[in-house]
Amino acid sequence: MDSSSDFVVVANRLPVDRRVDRDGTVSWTPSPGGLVTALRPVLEEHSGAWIGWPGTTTAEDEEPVTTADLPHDNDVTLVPVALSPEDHEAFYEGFSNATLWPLYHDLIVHPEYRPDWWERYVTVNRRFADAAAAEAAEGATVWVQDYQLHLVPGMIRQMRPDVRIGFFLHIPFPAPELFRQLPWRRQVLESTLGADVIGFHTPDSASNFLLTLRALGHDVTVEPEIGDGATFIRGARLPEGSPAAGTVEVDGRTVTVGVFPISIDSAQVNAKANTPESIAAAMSLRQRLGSPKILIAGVDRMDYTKGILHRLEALEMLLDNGDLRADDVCLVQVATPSRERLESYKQTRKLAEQTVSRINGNHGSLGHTVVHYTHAGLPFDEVVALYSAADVMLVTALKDGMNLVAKEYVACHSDGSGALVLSEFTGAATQLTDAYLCNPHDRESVGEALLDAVRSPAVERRRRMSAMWEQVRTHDVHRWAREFLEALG
Ligand code: ADQ
Repeated sequence: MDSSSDFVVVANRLPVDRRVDRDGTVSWTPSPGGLVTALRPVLEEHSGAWIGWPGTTTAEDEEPVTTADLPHDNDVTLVPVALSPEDHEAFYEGFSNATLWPLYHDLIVHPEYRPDWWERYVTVNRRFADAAAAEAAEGATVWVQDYQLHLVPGMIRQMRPDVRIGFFLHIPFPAPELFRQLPWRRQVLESTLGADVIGFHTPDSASNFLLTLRALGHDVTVEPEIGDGATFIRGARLPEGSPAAGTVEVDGRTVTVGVFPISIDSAQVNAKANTPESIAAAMSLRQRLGSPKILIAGVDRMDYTKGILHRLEALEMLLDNGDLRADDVCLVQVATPSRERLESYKQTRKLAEQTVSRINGNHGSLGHTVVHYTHAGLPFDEVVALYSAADVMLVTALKDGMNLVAKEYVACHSDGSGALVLSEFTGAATQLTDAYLCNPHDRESVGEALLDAVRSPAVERRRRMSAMWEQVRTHDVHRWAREFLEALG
């Protein structure tokens, strides 16, 4: 066995992007997401490895991508796991994103339960687990990320009882009565319990997980001092009486379940927003938009969970009833293309685009567009300029594990400017309690929060934003990684 890494991250995607030049030459560039930034120090310190799919499928007659093809980094070994087009369709688009994703986001659309997808999910999880077991050194720490890889902890445990295994779920864990719909619920839970530490963003998710285990007959011990949970849940507000932390006894092992709210590299985002280039870009953006009195922004993946339609309808209501004047406002909505082959995503995009068009048709005028919409991912510099320029940020997700957009916006307003309208159904709402909170399922509630954000006295807005920046500044992604890994020992 070629086991060489003391710290192994297993995630659906490798932190690389594939580029094809005009002459057809393929190259790979690092893609620095939050997770990579947070884990880099640990990966470097421990001669780490990152196992994941490189982002392009490999047909049967093609050579799979190898470590040698990928960006070379002395401190981190990138280990690619190949997916065929069929794997991608059944494991990724199917079981991960058309079964688990909608089930875990409270059935905003109906999950599909298909045995062929499940079988492929098992096969592909096995491939990731095999790669991790081969890469991990004796006694290594292996950290498995997210819902695409639920079965990996148990599979690694069977092959390598010597390693410490962590599992972190980046999306919400649903209520027991929803999770119990899943035909393969026992297999998913039992294999997840192969981990030593299982982490969630919110007390709600951890509580749902513990209650589900209990409902299915597991021996669950809940932290006795719930009132004392504040130290355990690290900044997240704990609903009275919920078992947000606990332990589960499995085959003589103790599995710890806890709350670890993810965050951003707060200092880095804040520094970026305060560079002269970024300040100039924000000013120029406002001017290009016609220097509106109120600039509102939305930045999301085009996903039905994000409530893009709901925020558009709330804005439309305020324009229709005269609470906001079209000449005064401008909304910039940037939506990254996502999972575009799935019907529910096509439908989400269509409804959002129809609504943008209707608002502009009814309320725009020659020379003034009310909603500027683009279906594209922007470079992060441009996202930061948009955050800085925006007077109000609209985050109206119907359900969201955390929502990093809300935290990024706050990090761009450390001077106390701006206002955040935030859905109660995001993990971020458990921490950013000074936002203008709203219920995105209730158009009136979103409208009220938006009007509050616009109309409250400047001193009140500043108080709220400063309190939120203090929260984001002191709870960054480094702290998230450190606390999870400390719990894992
Ligand atoms: P996502 O659902 O992808 O993540 P989120 O946490 O908001 O959601 O992160 C999105 C990231 O993509 C942000 O860093 C944002 O800047 C960027 N982004 C979004 N739209 C963009 C655009 N149009 N152009 C450029 N960049 C854009 C999942 C869970 C979340 C959880 C994270 C991390 O669904 O709930 O917060 O993982 O755990």
